[in-house]
Amino acid sequence: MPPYMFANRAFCFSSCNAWCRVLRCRGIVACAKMRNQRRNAADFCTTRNPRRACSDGILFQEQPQIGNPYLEDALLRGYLKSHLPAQVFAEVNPDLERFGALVKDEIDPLGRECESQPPWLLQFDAWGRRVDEIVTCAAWKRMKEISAEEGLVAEAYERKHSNWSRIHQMAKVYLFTPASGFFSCPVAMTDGAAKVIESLGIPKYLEEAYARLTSRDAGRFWTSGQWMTERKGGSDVAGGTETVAQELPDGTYALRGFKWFTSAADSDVTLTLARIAAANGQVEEGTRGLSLFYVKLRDEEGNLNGIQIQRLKEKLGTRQLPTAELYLDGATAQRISKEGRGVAAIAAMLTVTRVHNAVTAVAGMRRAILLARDYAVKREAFGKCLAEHPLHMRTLARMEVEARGAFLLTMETARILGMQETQKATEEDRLMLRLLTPVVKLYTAKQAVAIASEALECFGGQGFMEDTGLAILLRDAQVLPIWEGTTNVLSLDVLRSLAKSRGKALDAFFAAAQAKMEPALGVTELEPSAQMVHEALRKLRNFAREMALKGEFTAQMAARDFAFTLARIYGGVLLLEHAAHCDATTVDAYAAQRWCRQDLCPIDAANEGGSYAMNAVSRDADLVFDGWPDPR
Ligand code: MFK
Repeated sequence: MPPYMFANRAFCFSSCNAWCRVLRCRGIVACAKMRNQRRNAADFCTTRNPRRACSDGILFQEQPQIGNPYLEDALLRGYLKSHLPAQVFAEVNPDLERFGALVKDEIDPLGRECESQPPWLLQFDAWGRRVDEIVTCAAWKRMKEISAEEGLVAEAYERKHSNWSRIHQMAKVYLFTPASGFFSCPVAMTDGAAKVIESLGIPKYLEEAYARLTSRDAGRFWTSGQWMTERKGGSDVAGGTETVAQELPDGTYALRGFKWFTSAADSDVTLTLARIAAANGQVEEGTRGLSLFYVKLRDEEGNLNGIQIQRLKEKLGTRQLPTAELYLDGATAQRISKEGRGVAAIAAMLTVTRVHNAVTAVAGMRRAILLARDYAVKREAFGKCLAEHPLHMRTLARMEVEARGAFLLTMETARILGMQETQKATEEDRLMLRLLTPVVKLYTAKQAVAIASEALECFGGQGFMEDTGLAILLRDAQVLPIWEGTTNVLSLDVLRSLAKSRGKALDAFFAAAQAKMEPALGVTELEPSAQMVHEALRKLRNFAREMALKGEFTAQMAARDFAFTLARIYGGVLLLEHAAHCDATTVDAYAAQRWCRQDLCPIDAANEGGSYAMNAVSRDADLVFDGWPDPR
């Protein structure tokens, strides 16, 4: 039997008994005596009055619970301890511990209230007057206050801890998001809007908006939307945006058009794209025709600003969040980008909201795992608790490794974002931020769905039940690979970042990977894993050379595998970097080893197998349309 690393010791498991001893000595499973006591108590209930037990539904299963999510998250605390300067950690650590308690005691119950009381649309009042009011519950309104009071946006712009403020803010958002009833969506978009305004140099006419978006005063705090999707679709923004902006004599614009998905439609302000009409009514098509506008949703009296709310969307998940179809019927707007530079201007927002998306993904994974872990010591099957079944522990360990890699990828992207915002980023950092943002968004989103699905299975049938609150983990995760850019759109964005930098983004990737792995090379336990990453980097380099020769078509076919390869390799790099840190535990080393055992360069195997041969696309089409009734 190979020695397994466990906590700070190495154990050799020769039998299941030894395995259970390990769990017991860590206090993981209740001792046999306690278990028997529980069982006897249950037997007592059912034998004394078996009919009552059946008909009244006497408690037969302890439910899974999460305590203070900060204190239960070893990786988050380990990451902050090893990355933040000691002084910053000393300030951030108590704040997060306090906030973790708030999440448990107040935010989590509020989040459940948001789920049970979803928003609804009051379109007409009793007298037939059109009011278009999105009615939200008290808990949703309280989430807005908490977001302000806790500085969930402000923290990142006050920069009390310089570049580390981003990490502090994202750590708070990470604790907040899975309990927040998806109020993290307006928080993300508000953060993105503040970022756009800041990147424009905070012009005078946006000073109030910026101050409110980044306020800690609940009475002043505004949230922002991000309206990009129209009826023709959300990915091809340049091809799908039909909203027209007519310039008015005072220099403002009147917007007319239909916004098909608007998340958090109850926001105070929004950023949106439109095409400026020339005097003859003509507009320029394509990306160059798009400009960015700032819109206040209501006037001082609370009347909607030329906006009709057509209906709220019926969604698979995120039902706590009001997503609406809006008709802009002359909404007054201010142009905030140069004419035709709308997409470039809103790109700053996309970077921030995509990082938030990744934070939400990893936070969802963490919540699912914490619940499944707790359940594993409460649920008994086949005469022992789930944690005593090696296969169940293996499944949980796989989930844990995935979540750890995804977490480090996300935090690294947030770290570089913080560097960029405080003018500390090198050219290599800037290239890495551009490259990693889509990679990390697409990878973590896909993993979040997979982990949520796996976690539900850990609860058996209970995982499929709405009233356990578990099914929502999966429903809500499914939005993550869709909004803010689908997996394929972001895979193509990765290629775009390489093309725009003329390959320098990939050079930066290789350089950063080598540098970060350096400390792991000197550690006996980590060296073999570091060599595996080296080998994957070598294969990736070869593939990149080949792809450059084969051209655009091959690159597009391979784009998704390429993005996943970058994520796998860089996840390995970051896990090794973390495990090589002086504060790291043997659990950190084991997580890195486990991650590196998977195929770190899936693009190489796919290439060797002929996946990107010239005839591959036509063969794919034959496969997909096999049996399709061709109308010709
Ligand atoms: C809890 C967390 C929740 C998060 C909030 C959820 C809110 C949900 C609301 C939504 O889902 S809103 C809809 C989201 N929609 C998308 O994400 C759109 C997906 N499509 C894309 O991402 C396209 O790639 C994109 C529209 C950005 C680009 O399309 P184009 O028209 O082909 O633009 P092009 O020519 O590539 O780029 C134009 C300029 O922008 C270029 O600058 P230059 O003109 O200076 O060269 C690009 O470099 C720049 N640019 C584009 N993408 C960029 C970027 N710059 C930086 N980063 C990027 N990602």
